[in-house]
Amino acid sequence: MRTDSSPTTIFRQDYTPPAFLVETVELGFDLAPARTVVANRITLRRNPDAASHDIVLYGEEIELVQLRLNGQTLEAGDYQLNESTLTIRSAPAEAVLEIETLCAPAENTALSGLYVSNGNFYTQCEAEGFRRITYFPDRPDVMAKYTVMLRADKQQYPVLLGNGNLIEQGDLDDGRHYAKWEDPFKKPSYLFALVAAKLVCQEERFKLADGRDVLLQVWVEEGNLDKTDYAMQSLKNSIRWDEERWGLELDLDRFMIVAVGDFNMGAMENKGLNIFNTKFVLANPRTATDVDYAGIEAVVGHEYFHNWTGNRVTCRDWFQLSLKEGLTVFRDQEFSADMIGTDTGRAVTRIDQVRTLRQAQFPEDAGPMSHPVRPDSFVEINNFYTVTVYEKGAEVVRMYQTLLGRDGFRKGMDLYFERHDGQAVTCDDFRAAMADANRRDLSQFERWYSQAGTPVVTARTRYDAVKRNFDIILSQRGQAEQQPFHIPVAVGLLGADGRDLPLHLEHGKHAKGATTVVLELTGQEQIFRFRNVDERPIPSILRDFSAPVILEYDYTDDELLHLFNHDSDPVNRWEAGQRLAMERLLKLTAQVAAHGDANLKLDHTFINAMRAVLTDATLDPAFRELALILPSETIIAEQMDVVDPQAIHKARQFMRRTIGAALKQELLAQYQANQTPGEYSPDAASAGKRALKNLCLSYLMVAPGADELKLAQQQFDNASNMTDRSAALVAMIHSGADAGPYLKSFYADFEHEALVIDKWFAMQASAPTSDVAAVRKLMEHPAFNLKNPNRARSLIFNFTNANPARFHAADGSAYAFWAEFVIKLDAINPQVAARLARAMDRWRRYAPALQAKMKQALEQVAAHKLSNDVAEVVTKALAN
Ligand code: B3K
Ligand code: ZN
Repeated sequence: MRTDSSPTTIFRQDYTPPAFLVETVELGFDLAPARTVVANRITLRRNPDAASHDIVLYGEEIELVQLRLNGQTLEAGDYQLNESTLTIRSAPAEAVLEIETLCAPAENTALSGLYVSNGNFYTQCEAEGFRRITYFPDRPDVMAKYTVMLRADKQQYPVLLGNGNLIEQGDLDDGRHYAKWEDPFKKPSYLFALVAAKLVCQEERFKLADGRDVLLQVWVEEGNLDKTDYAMQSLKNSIRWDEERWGLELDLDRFMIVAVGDFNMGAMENKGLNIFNTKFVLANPRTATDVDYAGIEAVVGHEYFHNWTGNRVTCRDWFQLSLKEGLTVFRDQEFSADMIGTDTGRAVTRIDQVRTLRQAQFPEDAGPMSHPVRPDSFVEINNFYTVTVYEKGAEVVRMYQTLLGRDGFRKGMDLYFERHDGQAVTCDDFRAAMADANRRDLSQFERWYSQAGTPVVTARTRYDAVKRNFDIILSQRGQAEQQPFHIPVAVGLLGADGRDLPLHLEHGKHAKGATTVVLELTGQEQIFRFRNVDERPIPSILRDFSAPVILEYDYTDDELLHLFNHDSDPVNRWEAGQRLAMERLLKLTAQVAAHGDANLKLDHTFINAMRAVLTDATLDPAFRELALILPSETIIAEQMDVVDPQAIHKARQFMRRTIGAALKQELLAQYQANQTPGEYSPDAASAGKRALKNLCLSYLMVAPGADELKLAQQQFDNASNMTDRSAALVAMIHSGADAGPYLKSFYADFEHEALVIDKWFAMQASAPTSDVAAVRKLMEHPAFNLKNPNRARSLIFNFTNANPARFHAADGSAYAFWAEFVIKLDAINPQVAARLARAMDRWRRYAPALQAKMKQALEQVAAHKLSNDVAEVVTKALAN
């Protein structure tokens, strides 16, 4: 794990095919926490496409006990062994290797490879964890068939799970038992998984479209069976949806989800044996919020959809990661939208996606870790499971659909599977399938994969009343030296009455009567002319956020208000509100920075616009909630050359306070109107009501009087579900009111629900009232545990990433805290530490005094002996 020499950079251009291909893998595990014996028998064949005759196996943190080649034991001189590879030079064209190794799962706090969580065994092999289990050509373009024999103590580990199908099980001597699993499909090693544990399951038989009967299981620790229904329901919905929307069927007789409390990320798509963070499995109304339920649906879907986009067709090398991740995120986004089933519901999910991009992806793309969707190099691949690869990657996939239409996109998908099922391929292969299936030239589209950064699209317009022409002039700029992107820009035109005008695009095809057209911007600058335009329209540009770009257009306030009131495209309607708010937030922030927060003003026009949306009962509550949320402090910061976190916070709080006071009656009325009495249901309509209601409460609680406090307290006391209970508590904590007794009773009620205690830490860490001293104090709480990633994230990450005004305290004390915990975490779990390290990404954008302190903290970390993971992040942050 530790690196002495400076870390090596791996380049996409250096890809060479593997010298040997693996046909079969037979693994035997004798599982014990301190000392697990792994016997591995691999049959290899020389790859005719490769020049080298050397077998290169990777291994990490494992002890080699025995090595045999074609039946002969190899002596030390017959192979080269170093810290990370085992090489057999000039190996015979056909080779059977038998490798015996030892590992110590109980000591594996990195949670990569085979590890122990709460006394049970689990694995995590993506990206390069399999090499921590056995020596292997651990790269995704080596696909093989696996048979696995698991042996363990029967009482302690009654459940033994592997990929594929269970073909044999029975008892052994000494209280041990065994299970043999066979995966009928070839797979890369990163999809290997095993579980040996004391678990219980909810199971069901399910009929596939072709009539086959399959077994579905959700495995959890005892005591959690009351929280598996939603994951099971989501799994069934996912299977059905993949059949209906894409014609893709489950290819196994059995599909398992296993929940584990110690996990580095959300979940993992191991073939037939998905392993999940408990956060994305366990839910009941008492413990989980609406957001948690939506997360479960999305992640269960995501991992299930990987079975085709990732597993059946996988990545040739890790630079192609977005091939599976961007595509699978796109698929889970579409799944979630289809599950809601209404147009506004779909738009609400789209707005959420845009918010994520602006909150996390745009900053990443503008910072030191900026990389193309298909990166060109990396030091540690685990650092590239990023919002760029995932979410921007999904935007790139979405753009194909926008350019080719739904049917065209489906044709492309069909061709992709027809050509590449069972293969390890590249992003170019995907693009070729899209192009060929639609006879389109998508060569320029390649730049979305190769050029980093967020392109800026600038629009200008001109109207010729005599000729009745309306021109939209679009230009684009990327980073220096970049070539123009192929950008779909969806556009509509609004008349003075707020209705969409019929469109007649000169030189372009679109359906008759269309009110939205997709303009294809491929050059540096292009003019798009609309004919027969009777009045000067207000353009609605980048509808449905048709491309991951920053759009610049000089809207007047009146135009924005018009769009905010009328745009038929809900995403742009929301966007107009965000622009109105952002203009004001930036002005207020500048004022606060110059003169403090006395004498600030917010205009009635804006307040009235907010009022209109809040009270418009024809609008979906979920949409109204989004329209009323002001841009986050992080998003505001991204608009500023020099970020002043305190000023941003004060300006935004002023705006929230002012809205809360001005709209008090309306907020109260909506609070009452959007109650969801009766049995809790996580469906989108109910969740939308709760979201709006709780947003009203949060506005009322910015500067609460006795009545508002009572409202929050009553909601807390009477809540029938976690959404309402936690929203009330958050409102109390964030208002600065004494929430002590409520925090106490919440803790007492949920002491044994780890996921709820995570919330308890998170809501305190992100409260503007919590400074670094408060966070340090929480760390002393007996329930805090740095080794558990969920817990570490709940407290530390929520402070560093979701509490900017406190994290950027002028004395730099929170930066020192950050450095301390990056270093501490790195010794435990480099992947989690590297995520925390990213909190300093944007350090160069702060005022010089803060910058100096951030740099000092970064240098302090850099001076340590670090994992590759953290070293890469801090080195890039400090580089010019
Ligand atoms: N493929 C996994 C992520 C693995 C992360 C490794 N550091 C989960 C997912 O995207 O579905
Ligand atoms: Zn994924």
